Amino acid sequence: MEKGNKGVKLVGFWVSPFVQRVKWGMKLKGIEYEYIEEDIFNKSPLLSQLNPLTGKVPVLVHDGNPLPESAIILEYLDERWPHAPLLPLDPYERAQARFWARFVEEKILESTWLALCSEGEIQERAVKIAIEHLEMMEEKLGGKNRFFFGDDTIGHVDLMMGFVAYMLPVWEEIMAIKIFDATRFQNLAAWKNNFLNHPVIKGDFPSKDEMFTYFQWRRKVYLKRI
Ligand SMILES: N[C@@H](CCC(=O)N[C@@H](CS)C(=O)NCC(=O)O)C(=O)O
Repeated sequence: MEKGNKGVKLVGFWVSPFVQRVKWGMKLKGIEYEYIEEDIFNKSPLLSQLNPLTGKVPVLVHDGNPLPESAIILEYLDERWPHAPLLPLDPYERAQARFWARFVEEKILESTWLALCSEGEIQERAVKIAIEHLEMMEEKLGGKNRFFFGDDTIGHVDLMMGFVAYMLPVWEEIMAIKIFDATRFQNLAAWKNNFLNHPVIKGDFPSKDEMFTYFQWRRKVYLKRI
């Protein structure tokens, strides 16, 4: 166990992409922690106590201090355990990485999730927005880099984008709509391959079948079909 990391806990939910990226961050840094599974549909008093403002997971608890919000947790891990850095060391590059991390969250995750949970015109618009913004990520990555901002090492932006690699294909199958076109996004397709084959990431996410069942149900609930 790394020095100074005693008392690290993570409150999560098995299929949450937000929780998943924190788990990967901990693993990349070799931080040992206790995982506490939360039922987000029947929240425990512990979660309300740890995150009374939003009641969402993940919540990191370090030496009794709770911290919500996955991107902020990743930044905290980086500051508290600076080895194996997730953000670039150069201040300008760091700021850029934060920009792209937010871009992924606000432009790609939000639009793909909306596409999954809608139909008709709203869905069409969401798909268009997702594709336009993936195009920008494609250009940002370029054709030479294995990962965002780190060439050979997985970092903050890769972890934020991780859901595109393992979860978006399941959403696409449920919607029967292709958003991530590997011939159009060749740089991202190579990135996806590198990401999924990285020893820390490989197979470390819920199974396709479990995700399919869960997200199909979520879509039906949103469309009020059950
Ligand atoms: N911006 C948050 C989003 C977290 C989030 O939406 N978590 C979901 C699980 S995937 C949740 O806890 N939902 C429960 C709720 O909305 O009440 C983050 O990055 O941590």
